[in-house]
Amino acid sequence: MAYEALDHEMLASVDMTDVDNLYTAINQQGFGVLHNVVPDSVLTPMREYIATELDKRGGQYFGLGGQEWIGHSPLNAIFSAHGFRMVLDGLYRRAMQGEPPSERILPVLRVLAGTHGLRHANRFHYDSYVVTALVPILIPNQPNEPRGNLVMYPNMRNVRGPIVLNILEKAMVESGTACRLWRSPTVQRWLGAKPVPLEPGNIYFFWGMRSLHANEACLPTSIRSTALFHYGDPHENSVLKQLSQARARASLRRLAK
Ligand SMILES: O=C(O)CCC(=O)C(=O)O
Ligand SMILES: [Fe+2]
Repeated sequence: MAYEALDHEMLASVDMTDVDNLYTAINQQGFGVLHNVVPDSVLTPMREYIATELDKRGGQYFGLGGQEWIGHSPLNAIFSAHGFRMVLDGLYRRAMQGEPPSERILPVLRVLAGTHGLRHANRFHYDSYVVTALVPILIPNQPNEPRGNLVMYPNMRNVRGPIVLNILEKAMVESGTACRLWRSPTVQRWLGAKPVPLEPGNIYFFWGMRSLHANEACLPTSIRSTALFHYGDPHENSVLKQLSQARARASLRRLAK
């Protein structure tokens, strides 16, 4: 079944003032939040969708990327909403002072569950896109259990320089050795890493390409699911960029073994 808009359009009341406020918040504190914009009428069927998909995969971690899954999922109501696209586009234009190379949004679903889910925690990285929107769907919430916060080093780098430097820096910062540093609580304290507790219903926006980020671990017996929407790759057509992405895919394949 393909999911189209529900009875009413999502994020219909979002306007340019919200975009301006998000822009300021992201620059000042690393992230901006739209509160209570994903209703239960989307979250509940989305959780059922995840339960069905998890069943097919023996209850272990899975990730879905690309345009195919979203059209068949209840989250399509957000993905296709004009208000949502307006925010992503408005943020890109403000940050880059120019047009995005295309209006494509890359939707990714992450479901952390079981022991495989643990492998995907604390993998600090930059995204390949300027704007990242994060929609929490299932966040562990039992008393005393880790909730798998998003952790970020806000706005660590600039992205408007030469692409070669950009990619070299990304490779160094995401190396195994560097990653051990980023996940150390002492380094996190020194460098001002920020935990972002996630609440389903809200949408979180940040500069994915500028802010080194990862999720904290949660229990292998819990399910943590987020959808990520990536927008605006200023280096979309570069060969160097394609090599860098091939490296990232190879690393994910190694994790799956
Ligand atoms: O699930 C999260 O909290 C972050 C995931 C992420 O950063 C990504 O998939 O690019
Ligand atoms: Fe990311």
